[in-house]
Amino acid sequence: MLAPYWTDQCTAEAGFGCACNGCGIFTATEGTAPNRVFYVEFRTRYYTNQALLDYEIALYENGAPPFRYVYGTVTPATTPNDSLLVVGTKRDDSFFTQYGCDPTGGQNPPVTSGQQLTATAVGCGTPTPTATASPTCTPGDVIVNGGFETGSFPPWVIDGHTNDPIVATNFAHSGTHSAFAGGNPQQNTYCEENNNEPLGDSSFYQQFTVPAGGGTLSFWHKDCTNDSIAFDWQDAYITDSNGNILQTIYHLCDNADWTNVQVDMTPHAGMTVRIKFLVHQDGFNPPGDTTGMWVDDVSLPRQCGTQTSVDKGPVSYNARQQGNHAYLKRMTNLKRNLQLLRRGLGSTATNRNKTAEISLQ
Ligand SMILES: [Ca+2]
Ligand SMILES: [Ca+2]
Repeated sequence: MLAPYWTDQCTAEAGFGCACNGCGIFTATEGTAPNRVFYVEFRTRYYTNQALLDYEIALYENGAPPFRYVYGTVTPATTPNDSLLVVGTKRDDSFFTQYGCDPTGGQNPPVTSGQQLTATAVGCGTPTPTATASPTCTPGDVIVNGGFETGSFPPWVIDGHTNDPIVATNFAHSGTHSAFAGGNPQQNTYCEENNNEPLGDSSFYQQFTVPAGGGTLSFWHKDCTNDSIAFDWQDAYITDSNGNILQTIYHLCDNADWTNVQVDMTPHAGMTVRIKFLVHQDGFNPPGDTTGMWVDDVSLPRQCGTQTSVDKGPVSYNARQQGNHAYLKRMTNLKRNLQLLRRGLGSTATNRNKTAEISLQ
């Protein structure tokens, strides 16, 4: 049995002491044989508690590692539960690995948000329980297409259309592409005075969730102007998901070659925010005293110990709507097994000696 977070939990939207919108058990397969990874993600809630949980099991087809527990959101329970919380694995009462145990049933979880436990296979013949889990870190970047090397913006969103920013190839900090805001690139004006300066904002942003540990957002910008800051400007912001400015990273009207900027995201940890770049021009023609800004290599690396749960998109219960019988069958089995597991948890102090099998079919 794999027990990433074995305690009393629920996924129902209503009833039975549970009101858990958006909860469920989600699955996805990534990669190609023989190196596929099968993920089972649990978005749950404690019974009679409001605190939400989000964690997953990653099963590795090639066995390296055999499996991993990934904890996206672990919130301590607000009240005790008579079902112990155990993290570990178990074959039977003689062969098991207990990583941690919380007798309160969730008020003092042995794992935290952002933590991962990676299993290591050990040889047989040792009946003594052995702790084999160890925290690891999976690198990755929160920002997608931060170097604009796809040649297009998505998932960046253009929200300032005077004029629309473009993906440029005349300058790049790395690779062959960057993003350019301002000027009038639609009429081949980047920072020349061609009597075609627009009046308004040229801007784009990307929305993302800041890891629990915050991290450092880094990007490079290259600036040009023929004007002064009373009329034109190059700006960078952190905004909320409605576009309200939380932090002005800079407000400039400069000529500068590629410059690196690093932003401590700790104040925004766990929040859904946007990184936004904006150039304002005052449309002063002639001569068209334009202003522009290139942006490249926007990056927010995930930190060790702050890996968030990998979201594979809607699978699970959507399978019913999509008529995907294979997924539906798998999810039905998972739901049934969770019910068995939940039932197996019972309500006595001997819970962790009980066995409940999860079989992924
Ligand atoms: Ca680039
Ligand atoms: Ca101007």
